[in-house]
Amino acid sequence: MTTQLTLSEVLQQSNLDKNLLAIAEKVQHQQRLTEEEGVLLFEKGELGFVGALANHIAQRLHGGKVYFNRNFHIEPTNVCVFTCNFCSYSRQYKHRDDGWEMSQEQMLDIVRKYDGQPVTEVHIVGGVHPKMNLEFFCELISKIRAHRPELHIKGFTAVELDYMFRKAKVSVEEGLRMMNQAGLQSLPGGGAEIFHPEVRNVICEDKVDGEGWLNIHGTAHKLGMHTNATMLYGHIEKYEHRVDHMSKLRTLQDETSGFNCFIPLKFRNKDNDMSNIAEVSIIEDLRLYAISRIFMDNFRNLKAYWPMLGRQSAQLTLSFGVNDLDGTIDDTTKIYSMAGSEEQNPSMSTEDLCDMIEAVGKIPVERDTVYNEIKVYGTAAASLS
Ligand code: V47
Ligand code: SF4
Repeated sequence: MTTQLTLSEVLQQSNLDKNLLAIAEKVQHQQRLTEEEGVLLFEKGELGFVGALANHIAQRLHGGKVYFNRNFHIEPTNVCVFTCNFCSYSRQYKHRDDGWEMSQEQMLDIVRKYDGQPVTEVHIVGGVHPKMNLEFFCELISKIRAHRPELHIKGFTAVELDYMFRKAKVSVEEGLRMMNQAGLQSLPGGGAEIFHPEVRNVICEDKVDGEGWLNIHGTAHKLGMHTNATMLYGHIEKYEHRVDHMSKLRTLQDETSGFNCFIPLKFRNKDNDMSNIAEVSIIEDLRLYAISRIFMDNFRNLKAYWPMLGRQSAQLTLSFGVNDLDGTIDDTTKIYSMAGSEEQNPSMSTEDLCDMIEAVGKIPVERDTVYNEIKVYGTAAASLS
């Protein structure tokens, strides 16, 4: 278990920079940080300092509970019309023979494989295939819904949706209504990357821009759908770009309260057009999670997605503000194994996840997609139930 300073110990440090002290006092009084203070934390906040603040906030909000869910993914295709430079996973349409394209029946077979198993969520995400259109996915969703009505369907990044809606010539609102009526309940957080055009125009210039991404999520929230938000970090972005990204999400969350969680995604550099960029260290990962927790004061949940980060690093984040590890996954996603993650066949049993959480002194709690608690596990279960 990591030994950490408490917030009061931090506040008593006589040699603390006065601007950092002011931030610690804001955390103590539950006050919001400015963008300048966010950048200052990245520039000057040492791991011990930001960790103490982040852990204090997570403890206040969740009292040591760490959430996970039981889920599986469907990745309909890795054929993609876009050319994001960081992507190790996609294949261009002209090279589609090197990739995969699933039929509705093949995807329904994946859903049927889980019949009788206690999974609560299917996460559908993939490349942007020019022939898999709005009608195709509405049909798929309604078939999944008909087969297993209680399974929560979370699917399609704003990038996939933006393309589908434009191709079908429907507005964002119409398109989302159609998918929602077919049975889509929430949106994952992918495609956000870094909103700022100085970065976005270099790493993924041809897909939906930051404003378009935020508009799709804001519209989904207004229709009563919950969504997640991600940030791809650790490549060419500067601290200012990270803070700008988080600030835009924080502003939308103020308006809608529709985000379930924030998920920082570490750039992995295997087999993509940005492979020349070194991956950031675990210290930088932990600092980023901690600063996200401190800055994003209206996001209750901060997720470390273990298939991307690797389970050991994900476990460490639990002492730096993280309160969610996503799910069991069952080896159903390839996005990160293809980008060089340690997790080449990501799968964890409920027991593995609980052990990992309990080993750092936290309380494992199974949740559903929208963070309703399903079950408290481990030694804490008896005292809490
Ligand atoms: O948008 C692609 C990222 C995202 C790389 O909402 C990469 O619960 C790192 O968003 N290195 C898609 N990241 C996946 C995603 C997601 C994952 C888990 C849970 C949820 C959720 C959402 O994957 C993309 C992009 O940011 N990605 N390539 C790479 N080389
Ligand atoms: Fe396509 Fe998504 Fe890869 Fe970009 S990140 S190339 S949109 S699959």
